[in-house]
Amino acid sequence: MDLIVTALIFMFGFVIFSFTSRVQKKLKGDKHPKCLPSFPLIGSLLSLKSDLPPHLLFKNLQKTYGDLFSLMMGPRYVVVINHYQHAKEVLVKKGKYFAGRPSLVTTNLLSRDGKGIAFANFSPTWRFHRKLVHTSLYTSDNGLETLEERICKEATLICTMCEQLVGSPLNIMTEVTRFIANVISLLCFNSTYEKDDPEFLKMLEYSQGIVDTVGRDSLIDIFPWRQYFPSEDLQILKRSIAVRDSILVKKFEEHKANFNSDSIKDLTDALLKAQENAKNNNSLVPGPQLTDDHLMMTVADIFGAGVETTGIVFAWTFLYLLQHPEIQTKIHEEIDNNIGFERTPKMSDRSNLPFLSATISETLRIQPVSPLLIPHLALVDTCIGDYTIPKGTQVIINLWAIHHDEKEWKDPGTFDPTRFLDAEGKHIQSPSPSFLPFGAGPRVCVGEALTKMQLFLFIAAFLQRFTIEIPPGHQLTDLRGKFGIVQQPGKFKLQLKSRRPQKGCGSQQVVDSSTPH
Ligand code: STR
Repeated sequence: MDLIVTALIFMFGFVIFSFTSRVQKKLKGDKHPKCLPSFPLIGSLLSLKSDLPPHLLFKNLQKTYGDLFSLMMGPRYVVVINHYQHAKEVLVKKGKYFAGRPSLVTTNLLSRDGKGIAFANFSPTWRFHRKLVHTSLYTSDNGLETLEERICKEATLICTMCEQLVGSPLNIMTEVTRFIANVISLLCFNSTYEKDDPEFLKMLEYSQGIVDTVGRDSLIDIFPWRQYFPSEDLQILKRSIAVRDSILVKKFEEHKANFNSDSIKDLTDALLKAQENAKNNNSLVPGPQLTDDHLMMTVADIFGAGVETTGIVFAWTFLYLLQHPEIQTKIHEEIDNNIGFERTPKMSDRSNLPFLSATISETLRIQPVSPLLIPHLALVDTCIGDYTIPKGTQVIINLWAIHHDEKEWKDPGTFDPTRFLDAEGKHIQSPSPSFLPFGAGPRVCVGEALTKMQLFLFIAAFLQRFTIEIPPGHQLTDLRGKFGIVQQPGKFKLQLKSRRPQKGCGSQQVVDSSTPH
C-alpha cells in the first residue's frame, strides 16, 4: 500500500511539475500576477495554511500581493481577484471568456459530471437550461397565482405560526426555514411541506451535508487522487447526494407519470415539456441535451439554491437587528407609517420602505451569501487588466474583499444601512460599484429577482407583526459565520414580542407581548 501511495505521489508530482512549468512558460515575457510561493506537488498549500477562512486570508494576502494575485492549488493555476474593477472585467466585460467552471471532484459528484446550471461548464446545453429556468420562474401565464401572491401567502403563514411562539427564547430558523423553502418547493415541484414532514427534515440534513463538503477547495478538490483514499468529507457528500437523489427521483417519476403538456405547473413540468418538444422535433442538428439526468440536475440546483440562500440572509438580518435595536425601531416606524397592521406588505410598498430595503442591501453587503462566489474558469487565452491569463486558469472572485474594500466603504465592518440611502432618504440600489451580491454577467444568479422579492416580503411581513430581542441572560451570537460555498451564521436564539396595533388601527388580533405562552 505504502509503495503504491509513494508511486502515485511521484507520478502526480511529475504531472503537477510539468503543468506548472507549462503555465509558467506560457506566461514568460507577459505581465503576470504575483504568485504565492509555490512548490512542486503541493503548490502554494504552505502559504494557504491558516486559521482564517479563505476569504479573510485572501483579503490579508492582498496587502502583500496586490488586488490580483495567483497561487497554485496543487496542480491548478488559480487567480484571486479582490477588487471590483477586475471582478467586473471577468464577470461582465469578458463574461463569455470567463464563463467556464473548473471540474472539481465534489461538484462533479453533486452535478453528475457537470450537468445542471450552477456547476456546469459554459455550453449551449447550459445556456438552454438557464433560459428554461428563467422563463419558468418568472412568467406565470398558466392561470396559477403570481410569484408575489405565493410568497405573500407563505409570509402570512410564517407570521401566523410565529404568533404561537411569542414569549420564550427560540431558535426561530428551524421554524421559518420551512416557509422559505416552501416557496422554491412550489416553484420546482408544486408541493409544500407540513410541520415535521420527515422528507423535509431529511432534505435539511442532506442539504447541510452538501454545503459542508462541496466546492470548498478541500484537499479532495485540490488533489483529485485523494478521492480513492478514505475521506470523511467524501463519505458525507456521497451519503447526502444519495438521499437527495432518492427524493429527487421520486418527485421526478411522479411528475412524469402525471405529465400533461397543457398544464405546466412547475419547473419540473416545464423541463419535461422541453424534453418532449425536443423528442418531437426530429432535427438533424444536435440540440441542447435534455436527458433525465440533465433535467434532474437543473431542478436540484434551483431547489438547493432556493433552500440555502434566502434563509441565510433572513438569519443574518435577524442577527444584525438584534445587535442594532435602533435600526429595528426605524423599520417598525416605516412599516407603521406606510402600511399599518391591516394588510400584508406588497412589492408595491417597496418604494415607501427605503430603510427596510437599505437594511436588506446592507446585510447582503456585510455578509455576502457566497463570499468567494462559485469559481470561474478562463475558456480562452485572455487577460485581466494588463495581466495575461492563460486558458484553463481558475478565477476566484473574493466578493468578501470587494464588499469590505475600505476605499469604497467607510468602516466596512460596521453595519450601517444609511450608506444605501441618498440625501432624501431614498434607497440607492448600489452606492458603490463595489457591490455585487448576486454576481454579474452571463453567470449572474438566476434567482436574483425571486430572492429580492422573498427577502422584502418576508422581512416586511415579519417586522410588521413582531419585535425581536435577545432573550434575557443570552449573549449575542458572534457574527463570523461558518465558511463554505455559502456563509452560514451560527445558531442563535431570539425572543419574539408581538407588536400591538396603535390605537384605532384595525381589528387584527395581536397577542400581548408581555404574556408568554
Ligand atoms: C446547496 C445544497 C444543495 O442541496 C444543492 C446545492 C446546489 C446549488 C448551490 C447550493 C447547494 C448552495 C448555494 C449555491 C447554489 C448554486 C448557486 C448558489 C452555490 C450547494 C450560490 O451561488 C449562492
